[in-house]
Formats: sequence, C-alpha cells, structure tokens
Amino acid sequence: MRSTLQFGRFNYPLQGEGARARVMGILNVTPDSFSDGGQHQSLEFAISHAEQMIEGGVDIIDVGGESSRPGAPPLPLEDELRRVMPVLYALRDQGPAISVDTYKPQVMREAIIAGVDMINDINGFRAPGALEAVRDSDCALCIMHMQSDPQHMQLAPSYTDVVAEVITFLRERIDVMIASGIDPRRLCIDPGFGFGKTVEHNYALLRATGRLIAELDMPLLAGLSRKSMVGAVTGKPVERRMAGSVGGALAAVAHGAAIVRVHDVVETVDALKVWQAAQ
Ligand code: PT1
Repeated sequence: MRSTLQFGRFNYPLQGEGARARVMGILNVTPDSFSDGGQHQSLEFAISHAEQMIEGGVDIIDVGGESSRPGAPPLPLEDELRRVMPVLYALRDQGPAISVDTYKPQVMREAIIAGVDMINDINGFRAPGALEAVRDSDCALCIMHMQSDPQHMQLAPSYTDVVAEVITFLRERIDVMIASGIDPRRLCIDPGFGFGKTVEHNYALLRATGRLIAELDMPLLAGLSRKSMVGAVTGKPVERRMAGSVGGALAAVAHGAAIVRVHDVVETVDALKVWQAAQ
C-alpha cells in the first residue's frame, strides 16, 4: 500500500502516524454569485468564504472558475484565468493547501507559478499539453474519470461494468503519467461521481471505493457533496442536501477515501472527528 501523497508544500501520510482523511473545501469563483458580476466583489467574496473554511478546519481549498455541473458550458481561457488567478495568489499563504480545479494546461501552468499544491483535473490530464504543464512541478495530481463532457455527460450514461471500466480508464491514465516521468507519489484517483453516471453507477462506484484503492494502489478523492446522487436517495433539493452529503463523505472515508471534496466544511470536519474517535 502507498505510504504518502506528495502534495506540493505538504506531504500527507496515508497510513500509520498522522494518517487521517483530509477535507477539501469547494471554492467556486463565478461572477454570478454577485449582482453586478464585478471582479473585485467576487474576489472579496471568495476570500471571505475561504476564511470561513479555514475557521472550520479545512485542509485543502479547491479553487474553480468553470462549473462542471451537468449541462454546464465551457468557459474561455482568459475568463477562467481572470477569475481564478487573483484568488490563488490571495490564498496561497493562508495555511491550507491550495488546489485548482481545471482541465486547461495554460491555467495549470499559471497556477503552478502561483504555488498551488494540487491540480484537480476532471478530464484526467487528457488535454494536449496537460502532462507537460504539470510534469516538472511537485504538486499533487488528481486524475478523475468522466464519461463524455460536462455538457453532454448526463444524456445517456452507459457501461457494461462501471467499476471495471473506471478502473481500466484510471489504470491507463496512471500508466501514461508515470511513463511521462511523473512521480507516482504525486498521484491520486477520483471515480468522478455524477460525471456521466446514473444514480446506480454512482453507488456501485462508492461501494467499490476499497477495490479502486487496492487495485490501483492509489489514494482516492471522493466528491459527492450536494450532488444528484444525494438528492436521489434523500428526495431533497440541492440546498437541503447537507446532512445527506455528510453521510456520503463518512461512507467514502469508511471505505478508505483519503480526501473528501465538500461544500460544508465545518460539518464534515466535526463528523469525521467523531467518526475517528469511534474507531
Ligand atoms: C469531483 C468534482 C470535481 N465535482 C473532483 N473535482 C465537481 N476531483 C467539480 C450532480 O450530479 O467529484 N471530483 N470538480 C462538480 N461536478 C458535479 C457533477 C456537480 C455532478 C454536481 C453533479 O448533481
């Protein structure tokens, strides 16, 4: 079993002393959170949201400029850079590790210059130039599985054996990345809940968390916060999915997940502390 995850300025033990699940807080930097859509106001809002997450005990802040929710359209490169870069520079010395949620090689390069600790790529570093952009840094790389793309992925998700197919995809990406010279200790995997998957596919993958970790020998990041897979079993709309999401995060950690990506940081941190004390 893997012993550490190299995470930029940080090094996370995965077993023994100091090993615990890490909480990644979601920081969406989208101008629609504001009436005037102003650049300055959205920066202020992002910083104050980040401060709340730090107060709540967040380990990693995941900064994203482009929505990847089902049906979301792509965002032009310049717009993504304009949204994300000021936030990365403002947050990099605030304590937590910083991740950037992007599939664009040019954003990866700029983010590495800004000093981020992780590149979180929903596209699994498949864009031309992505491997070259991240290879010579020390940041962690999260390789996520997605069928199709955000605009089309929920139209007709289809698998013969979803767990086997996700494992095969991740195996292939891991091999390509290692062959390009990337240290395997920088890699982690993500089954990509909600990315071209039905509710049944998502829960089959959640139940298979331990198998993904064991077969690929990689730490796993689980992101299911407020997603439709939580809504499907609770019957709740997106704004009332906090408790269901905390339950899902605990289930993922109980199955061995190393990192959980969440909206509700303080609630997840507390739930994990109690769960850990009961171990
Ligand atoms: C994720 C993730 C992500 N999810 C990683 N990055 C999103 N590594 C963005 C729904 O079904 O799981 N892992 N970056 C958000 N994407 C979605 C997808 C949001 C599906 C909502 C749904 O509701």
